[in-house]
Order: sequence, then structure tokens, then C-alpha cells
Amino acid sequence: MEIFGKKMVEGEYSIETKDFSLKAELRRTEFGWMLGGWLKGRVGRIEVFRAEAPRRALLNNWQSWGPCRMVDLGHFQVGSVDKDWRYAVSLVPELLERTLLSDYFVAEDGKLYGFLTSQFAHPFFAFENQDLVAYLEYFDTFFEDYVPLEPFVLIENRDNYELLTEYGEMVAKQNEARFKEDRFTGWCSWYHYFLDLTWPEVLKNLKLARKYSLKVFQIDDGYEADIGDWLDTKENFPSLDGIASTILEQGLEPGIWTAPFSVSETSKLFQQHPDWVVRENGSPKQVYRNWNRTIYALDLSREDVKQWLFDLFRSLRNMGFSYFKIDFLFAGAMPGERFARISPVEAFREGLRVIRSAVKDAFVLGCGSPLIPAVGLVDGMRIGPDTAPYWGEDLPDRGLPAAKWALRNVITRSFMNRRLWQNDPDCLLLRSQKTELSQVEREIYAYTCAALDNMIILSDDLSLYDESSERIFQQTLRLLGGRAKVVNIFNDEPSYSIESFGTRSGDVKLEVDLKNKTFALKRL
Ligand code: FH2
Repeated sequence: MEIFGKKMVEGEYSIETKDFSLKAELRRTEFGWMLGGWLKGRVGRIEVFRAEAPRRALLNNWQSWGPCRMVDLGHFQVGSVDKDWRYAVSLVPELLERTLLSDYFVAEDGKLYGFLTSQFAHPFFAFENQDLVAYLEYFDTFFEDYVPLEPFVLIENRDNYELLTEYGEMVAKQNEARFKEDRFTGWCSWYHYFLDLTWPEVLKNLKLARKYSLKVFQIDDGYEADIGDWLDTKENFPSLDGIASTILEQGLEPGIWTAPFSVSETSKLFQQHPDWVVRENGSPKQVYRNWNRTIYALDLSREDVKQWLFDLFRSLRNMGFSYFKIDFLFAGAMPGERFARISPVEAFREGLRVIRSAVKDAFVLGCGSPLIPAVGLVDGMRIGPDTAPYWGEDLPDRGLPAAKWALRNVITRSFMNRRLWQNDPDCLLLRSQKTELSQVEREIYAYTCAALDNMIILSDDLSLYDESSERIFQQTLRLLGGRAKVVNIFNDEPSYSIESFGTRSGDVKLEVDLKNKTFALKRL
């Protein structure tokens, strides 16, 4: 094993080049090894650690929607899957063609390699020939003063699930993770209505939400005039003020979806402030396409942009919204030309800090977000791709909506739950009509989320609920509250055994098979 290209031994490492200086120290610890340090200047991309590559490993993508899965490295075709991923899949896309990547951490039987923070750099791992190589990507950022090296750890001497939970705890501590811990249930408009949301349907569900004792009522994408023009609603929709007060009058907490770091080419925001977006060769840089439009990224290094963002979220908060699903957050972290010379990761964190301070004590749910840079700044985090009213068994795993792939990440990223934030497993779809999900598929999804003590948000036309929907929902609520362990976390997909201790139904064991679609729930 090597540190900065030298033999890995306890002690100090220092690098001086014409571009940068770096001082680091490697220590042996009770759990394995830990490397910390400082650097200044223009680092670019630096190799931190190198070891022999494992044959099988748990690989993790940098953002919410990306996969976290076991990969058999002997059989994996580089570039065969990940480069087709929906939306941006990597902060170092040119490497995806050549190597297999994992962001933030890699785990194998008995070992976990990971970075504890992403405050300045983007930490990632690449498989190069027979080696596993850990890098820090600082882009072209110049650091005038010393900044901390993102700490690196090698965790050993733990059973496999504890490698992950120990890592989660270290990440939480290092980032001063803070999040609202209360359990609540909610409703979200997306997975039934999508962009066809209408106000009469909102009102209908709002009345029914009380029957199911839901606490949060969240309007998703489908109310806004354009991406970026968040305070303007579409035709036949009340103002946001009106939306919030209607929800409040029914005794629920109003929630609203935005994609706050995204700006559509067609928006008034872009017409008025073409200089507010991240650039490439001097022109606005397309960071992704969606809604049939080119989407740019807000330049979060600008004071005027931050003021606008603060005012936007403070207004929404003042209208009464207290739950904010902030989506497509990766846009804010995309590399490009920004006004101030800070790294994309610093810009992203600046943006999240502004939102956090503007909404005060409200619940902030990250989505489509780089994971580690958001720790300490959000209350909840989507940890998988979109679910869907179908299982998706024949769909290859390419980041397209499917209940099966959404649920796989719920299991593989379960160690993040209530350590970094509350995991959002994506919505439960419990309706028995206007869905392709069978009853057993709906049960597997709901009980897995509950046994792992995740957030519970329904996304159905509630008027379609029948006796089976209500029974699954009640059973789901009874399975919450436990401390969970996925016994065989490094299994090849798709079958897992989850033990959850101290749930509202006592200690339980849930065995789920995502391929054959079976489950068994037992008391321990
Ligand atoms: O809010 C929904 C999904 O939950 C989110 F993950 C993303 C887009 C939307 C709406 O556009 O896929």
C-alpha cells in the first residue's frame, strides 16, 4: 500500500512542488489507519492512496440518484454502464471511459477505504489495472492559505456492516452532522401526478391526507412557471402564498419542491441575469437537459446570486413553507468558470449554507445531490434513483426510474440513515389501481424502508386507497424506530437479510429478495 506514491508507514509525508505544498500525517488507530493534513497552492488532481484492487467491491456514485452496488471487478466492462447514466454521473467524466470509479468510499470484505469530508476537493477512487487508487480532485482551484486535506481512512477489524456504520459515524463527526430527528409521515405529488398536477387534485388529496394522519404535504415539480422562476406558478394554479395557506388551514405542514441551483434557458431569471450562471469558454454552460430545456447552473460563488437565493428561501419560509425538497442539486457542483476562484465543491456548499440559513428551523431534503459535501447542511437526503409505479425487473440499472433499483440503494446506503441525515428512500406507492406494482412489490418496498427506519412519504392519489393500501401503511408504521443492520450487505444483488432492533413491533428480521420478489418478516 502507498500514500502519495511512497510506502505506507506511520508518520509524516510532505510534498513541495512549484505549484503547491502539502503536509500530512498517517496514524495507526484502533480501527485501522487515518491520514490528515494541510495543503495550499494549486493542487489539481492528486493521488493519495494506492493498494491492490479487490476482486469484488461495493462501489458508490457521488450523488443521490447514482448506484451503490457490489461489483465483480473481474467481469465488469469499463464504460459499459456508468457512462450511460441519466444526468451527470461523475465530476471526472473523462475517466469514466477508461476506468471504473467510486466516489467517497470503496468497501470490500473486511476493509473500507474512504474520505471523511468533501469540503474543497472531490474525493474518488479509480480502478487502474490491478490497483485501487484514491484521488482528490481540486480542479484548477488555487488556495492562497492552507486548507485541510480531506481526511482519508482505512477501516479494518470490523464486520462488514460495521465497516460502513463506523465510516458513517466518522463522516458525521467530521462534518458536524446535524439534522432534525423526528419521525413524520408525508405526502408528495410527484409519483402519481408528475407534471400533470392540477389544483383540484391537490385539494382532493389535501382533504384525505388528514384521514391518514400525514404531517407534511409537499407539492412537487409541476406547479412552477419555469425552472428558476420559483415564485411564479403555472396557469390555473394559485400563488405560492395561497398554496401554503391552504395547506396550513388543513392543519398540515406545507412542503415545496424546487431545483434551486438550476436555471432554464427559457426562464425570466436567465433573461434578466445571464451573467449569474456557470460558464465554459465564456458562454453559459449546459449542465444537464430536462423538461425539454437546456439547464444552466447558478454561480454560487457570487454574492448577488447568494442574496437572491437567500431572499427566495426566506420568502418561501415566510409564506409558511416548512419542508423544502431541493432537487437537482448536483448542478451547483458542476465544474466550470465561476466569478470567484473557489472550487465547485466549495460553491455547492456555499449554496446549501445559504438555503439552510434562510429557512431557519424548516426541514431541508436534499435530492439529486452530491452526498458527502451535503452532510451537516440537510435534514434528509434522497439516497437512490427515482422509484416508479412499476418494479422494472427487465430494466438494466442505468439510473432510470424503477422501484427495484431505488430499493437496492435504500439497502446499500442504509448505513447513512440517522448518522448523516434521515435517509429518503423515495416515496411509497400504495395505491392498488393505476399502478403496475403488485401487492407483494408494494409490501417489499414499504417494509424495507420501515425496517431501515427511513422517511415515510406517500405519493398516491389517496382516493384510490383500498383496504390493502391502508393495511400496508399501518404495518409500515409499526416497523419504524429500529436500529438496523443488513447482515449480508456484500451479497450480490438482490437478496438481503435486515435485522432491526427496537422497532415499534420489537426486534424483527426482514428477508427480501428483489429478484424473485419475495419477503419474510419474523420476530427475533
Ligand atoms: O422530484 C422528482 C423526483 O423525486 C426527483 F428525484 C427528480 C425529479 C423530480 C421532479 O422533476 O428525479
